[in-house]
Amino acid sequence: RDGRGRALVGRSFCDSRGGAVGLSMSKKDRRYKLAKRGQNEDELLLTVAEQFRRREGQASISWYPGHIAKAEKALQNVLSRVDVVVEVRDARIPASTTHPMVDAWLKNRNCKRIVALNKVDMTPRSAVSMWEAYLGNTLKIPSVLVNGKTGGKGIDLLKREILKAGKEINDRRKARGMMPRNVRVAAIGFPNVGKSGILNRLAGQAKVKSANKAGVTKHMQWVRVEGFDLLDSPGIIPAKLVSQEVAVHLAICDDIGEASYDKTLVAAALVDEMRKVHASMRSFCDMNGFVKRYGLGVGEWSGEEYIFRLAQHKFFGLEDIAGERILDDWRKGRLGATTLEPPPTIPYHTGYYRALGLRPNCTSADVKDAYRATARRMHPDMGGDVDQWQKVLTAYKVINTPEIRQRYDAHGLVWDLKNGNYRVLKEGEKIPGMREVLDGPGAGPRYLTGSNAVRGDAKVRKGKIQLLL
Ligand SMILES: Nc1nc2c(ncn2[C@@H]2O[C@H](COP(=O)(O)OP(=O)(O)OP(=O)(O)O)[C@@H](O)[C@H]2O)c(=O)[nH]1
Ligand SMILES: [Mg+2]
Repeated sequence: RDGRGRALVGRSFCDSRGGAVGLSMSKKDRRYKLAKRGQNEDELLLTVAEQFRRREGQASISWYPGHIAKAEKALQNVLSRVDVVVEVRDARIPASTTHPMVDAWLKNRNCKRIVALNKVDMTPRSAVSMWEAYLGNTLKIPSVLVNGKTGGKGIDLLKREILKAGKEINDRRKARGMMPRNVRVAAIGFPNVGKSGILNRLAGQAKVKSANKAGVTKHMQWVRVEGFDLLDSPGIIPAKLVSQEVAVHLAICDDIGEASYDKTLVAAALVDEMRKVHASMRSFCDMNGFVKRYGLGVGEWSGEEYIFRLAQHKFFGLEDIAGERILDDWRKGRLGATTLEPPPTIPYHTGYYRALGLRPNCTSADVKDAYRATARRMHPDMGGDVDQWQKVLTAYKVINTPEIRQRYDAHGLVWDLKNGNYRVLKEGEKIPGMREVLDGPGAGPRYLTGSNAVRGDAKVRKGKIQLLL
């Protein structure tokens, strides 16, 4: 506040006289506030865009608590004594919660690695199944889909895998005349992904502290229960290699400390990200969630503009409250199931055959017949949907061209980093790995473009959010 008590920061939380306004503001007060500002909606939108731009300029996510560097070192030492590593990832952002050093840490170690895709209750089934297939078929890493909150099938499966590993170890020990021992299991992963929750589920009781905040577990902690020695570890994030997109995704999912970012900007980024994913992978997120929850759809608006409109529609013109509410609702799954990141490949994809009603072992004559039959049903001239027909055309092109079909059969589809959609691998092209997905040309801050979009400018600006480590 300045010397006369007027608010200088956080203006949108204050009325024109500097007094705090709450959600109890009546409609009349709201009209009064708008009139007092003396602006119509379009002018207001530009003012808000200006505010966003200023905040973007100042925003940089910086979160790397001291205990993480220490934990990383301690973890590397302890991993040599562990039999099973459960690498917990957030199923809403499985790429961003992949620690790039885990491969190196586990190399030449005699321990079993299982990826637990956690929080599957908040993600669409098809998206996590694609990740499961990618991990299992392309990377050859077994994975389980887990709900660390309520337990269930995933936890049982995880338990079975762990016990199997334990039995193998004890059989080997027995053969060497040694006494059997408990299987040692470590849960590792990014902060707040649900490591402690999963350990508690495995233990069958709340043995370690688990709460909805990044950085709850600060020290290694062994827990001994019947049949297992469980190690709970603090969340780790890499000290290098984190792209800006990763930082924002972690902020969206509440996987880094809340004080390190501007919630309204992150909420705007979330809306933009959802729109981006929805455009290419419809099943990955449900844009109707916004209409159902707030009575206002996102449509073609950028994240910033949507927050502005939503604030006008429901939150008395208070963009910060609208942003906070969007983030909060999304994190609790009230805006529908979402996965923000597609896997780099879909191996053994047979969707193009299915689009033409074919089987993967069909002949080229079958393909032509099926195409003609599909055209009679689905061509736009026969009343078919244009988008659906486009898919049929793509499928036909792929299956009817022997070289492309061969690549499709061998590798399935790969995620095109540049255009944000799946396609068949090109001649001589390499399959993208997780690194390319995280740091590649398609990654990066494409979302903080709202203020440009508000002004009808299609130029994509460089985002300003950085993870300073
Ligand atoms: N909806 C949902 N929430 C989950 C799930 N698993 C864990 N959570 C919640 O996620 C939050 C974080 O869980 P923790 O187990 O503390 O996470 P952590 O990885 O140990 O976190 P740090 O110790 O801070 O690194 C808690 O509020 C859990 O209730 C899940 O499968 N679904
Ligand atoms: Mg924990």
